[in-house]
Order: sequence, then C-alpha cells, then structure tokens
Amino acid sequence: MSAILHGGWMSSLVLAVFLNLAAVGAGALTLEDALNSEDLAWTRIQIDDEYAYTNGAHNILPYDLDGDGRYELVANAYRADSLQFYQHSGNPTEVSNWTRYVIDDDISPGNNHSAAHYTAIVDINGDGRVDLVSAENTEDEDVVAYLAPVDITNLGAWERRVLYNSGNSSWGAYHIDSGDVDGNDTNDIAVLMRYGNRIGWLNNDGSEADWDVTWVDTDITQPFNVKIADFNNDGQNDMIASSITDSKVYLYTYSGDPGNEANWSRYSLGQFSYDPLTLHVEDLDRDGDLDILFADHQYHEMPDDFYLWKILIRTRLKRNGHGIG
Ligand SMILES: [Ca+2]
Ligand SMILES: [Ca+2]
Ligand SMILES: [Ca+2]
Ligand SMILES: [Ca+2]
Repeated sequence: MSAILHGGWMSSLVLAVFLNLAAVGAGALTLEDALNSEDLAWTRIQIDDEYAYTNGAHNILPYDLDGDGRYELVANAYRADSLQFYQHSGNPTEVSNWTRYVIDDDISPGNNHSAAHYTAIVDINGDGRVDLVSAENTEDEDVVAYLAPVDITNLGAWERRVLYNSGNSSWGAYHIDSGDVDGNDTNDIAVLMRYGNRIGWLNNDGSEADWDVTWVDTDITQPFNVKIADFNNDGQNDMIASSITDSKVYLYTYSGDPGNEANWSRYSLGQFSYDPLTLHVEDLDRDGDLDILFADHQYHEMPDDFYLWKILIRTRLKRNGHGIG
C-alpha cells in the first residue's frame, strides 16, 4: 500500500487515512517528491467516526499485524478507553473495505476517562507474532499486553496480561516503547509516568505478568515520550525521554546490570525554551547514526539548534573517547 499516513495527533472523533493518490499512481514517487509537488492529490478517507471508539482518538500506527503484506491500523482512543485495529480488504481507498476490530473497549476497567494513550507493537512472548502493549494513564494497571492469536480477527482469542501494576492510580503510564534493554533477546518495555514524574523499564524475563520495573529517572518533570534505541552504536540499547516542564530531551545509558538503578546515567541533550513532546528516532540522513525528531508543543520560533542532536552526541563521544558523558 503506497499510503502515507497522517498519524500521531489527530482531532478527536475521527480516525482518518490520507492517501497520496499521486504516490499510489506513480509507484516510485518518494516522500520528498510528494512534499515538493505543486499538484498534490491528497484525499481524506474517513474510516471511523463512531463516537464509542474514537472519542479521544490519540494514537494510530500502521503495522502488518498478521504478516499478509497489507497494513492494519492500530489505534487508541483515551476517552473511549479502547484499543482496536482496522483491516482492509482490497482497495484501501474504499471506505467500505475497512473493518474495525475492537480488541478491548474497556482497557482500564472502571475508568471512563483519560486511559488508553499509546500502544507498542512488539512480540513479547517470542511466538513470532507481534503483540500489542498499551499504556493506561490514571489507572493502577499501568501496562497491559494483548497477545495476538494466529487469527487476529478472532477477537476472543486475544489474551490480556497485566505486565505492570504500580498500585498508584495517580501515576498512570502515559507512554511506552519496546526494545531489548538488557540484551537477552527478549523485548522489554520502557514505561513513562507523566504525572508520576519518572521513567523506567520493565524486564521481560519470560514471566507471563508482573514484570520487574527499574526506575531509570525519578528526577524528571512531566516526561511525555520515551524511546529505546542504540544511540551511540555500542551494541547496547539506550533510552531517550522528552520532558515538558524541564524543556529537555534526556539520554540514558547504562553500564553493567541495567536492572540496577545506580548503573544508569542521564545526559541532557540541551536546554530548550520550548516543550519537546513526541519523539521519533530515525536515521534521517542515512549516514548510519540515529537522529531524533521531536514536536514542539509551545511553538514560539524555530530554534537554531533544532537539528543539532547528532552533533551534540558526536561531540560528547569525541570528548570522552568512549561512551557518552
Ligand atoms: Ca495485514
Ligand atoms: Ca507474540
Ligand atoms: Ca530483554
Ligand atoms: Ca548504546
């Protein structure tokens, strides 16, 4: 599907897909070509506007969940407290070809507002099928996994597991990401408590539920997004997190056992005068180093240092000779 998806922050009530029809027709048209084109042919295809499932639409991600070569769309709505995916049969530009599959319409039982925010798409039980892991803001059951069955459309076969329960309903997991933090070939989960002012990681040691948490930073104010990736190319995954109130993006690395809080070090990637929110990690210029892209919540003016992340990291690497510091 040559679709370019408009994801992330979407207006509530509507989950929509925007297809660049020029890209579909041309096949080889790049994103740069599409953005530079003077005759863009973007068409809005509204796939769901049912209030019970789209109220507070917060997150939508394309992923081929069943490996048939066609994208599904995984979506959260935090006021509707729902987790669902959409699957299309045939031409995705035909609204009637899309079907909604609701995996859970009450992710946080008993909580009717501000719950499901983000979902990580990752295989957590090693069966080769990607599972869905949701962050529940303002609930005790902070991180909940839904294990994918062979037939993902068999909704009753999805298995729910509570990976982490903080027991603190005023915290709530706001954002999560997945990756192998400790390098033992199991996918772990980074977890961020926006109002608990902390980030950490959940260790996937093969347990079905109740994973151990290690708090990596309890001295961060209103963190918003967290990502796991190897930023300094040492073969060991690191973490980054954005903070609204601190107006910073932090980098976290560890030496030794990452299950020991004392083994983690925090580095600021610069002080900014605005509020970094959503983080994306890509090798934007394809030089082999990961770059960080973020959104500005309180936009004032384009900062001079907008694209200096890689330079900052390289400078620190060079200064110390090894590691980042
Ligand atoms: Ca598919
Ligand atoms: Ca799985
Ligand atoms: Ca692991
Ligand atoms: Ca690393």
